[in-house]
Amino acid sequence: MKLIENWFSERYSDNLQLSFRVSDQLLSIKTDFQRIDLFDTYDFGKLLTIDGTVQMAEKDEHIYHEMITMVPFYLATKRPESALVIGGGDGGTARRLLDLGLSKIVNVEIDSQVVELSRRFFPEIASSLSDPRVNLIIDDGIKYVSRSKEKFDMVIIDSTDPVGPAEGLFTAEFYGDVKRILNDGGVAVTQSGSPFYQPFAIRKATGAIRSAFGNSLSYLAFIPTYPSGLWSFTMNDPGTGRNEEIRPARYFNKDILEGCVRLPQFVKELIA
Ligand code: AG3
Repeated sequence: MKLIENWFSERYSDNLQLSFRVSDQLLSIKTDFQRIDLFDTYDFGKLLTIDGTVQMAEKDEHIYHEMITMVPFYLATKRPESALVIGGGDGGTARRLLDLGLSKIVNVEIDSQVVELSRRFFPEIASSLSDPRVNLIIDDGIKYVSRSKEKFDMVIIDSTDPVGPAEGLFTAEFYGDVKRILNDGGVAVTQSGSPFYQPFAIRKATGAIRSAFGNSLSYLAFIPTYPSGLWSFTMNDPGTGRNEEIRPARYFNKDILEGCVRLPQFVKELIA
């Protein structure tokens, strides 16, 4: 029997899932690290999933990528010029960093297959990885950071959820190394999950960052394809920021920069 309708569902809990009606399955592979699927959807364009969780959809990837780059960029006390990206093999984070005018980006992705499929299916996003200002390295980010002698103004952890392969990216040891390779006044940021469905993610990120930096700052964005839509990011608190005109993007603007750090009470209590 030929199925008339196909759906991809990401499960949030035993009792809830978000389903996308898909017009086509473009790819389904098992790599050394994870399972990767790529769908064409009706409402969100091409959709990339890893181990059954949504990573990137054409229609709203800009929100995630603007927020993981622009908030720490503008909050840094000194204008960042260099960045290390851990994960981010799709190129979306590097692309926004290039837009912000950074002159040196090292992007360390563990799974070469993510890069290859992104080059094939998301050429506009992945082309950032071929830019001469970007040095793409296929390696384990945790090992890379522990060995690196080079220093950066920003470190961005664009990882999957803190279960499985990415777990080690949410630890105090890892952020100890991150701090060591940050220039003075530098910023480190990670995606830290859905406060509603994954309260452990923002807690873990906050604990790890606080233990290395003695402070932390969480902020929120609305990302419709991620669990609950309410998504968190956590960084070290760089203090006063700097005086620079804020260039609006598509989601990000000056009001968002001011407002995204204002947290609902339940999120404040999660990370207290
Ligand atoms: N990385 C973070 C995606 C986390 C989504 N989690 C989930 N759907 N359960 C995104 C990679 C984009 N560069």
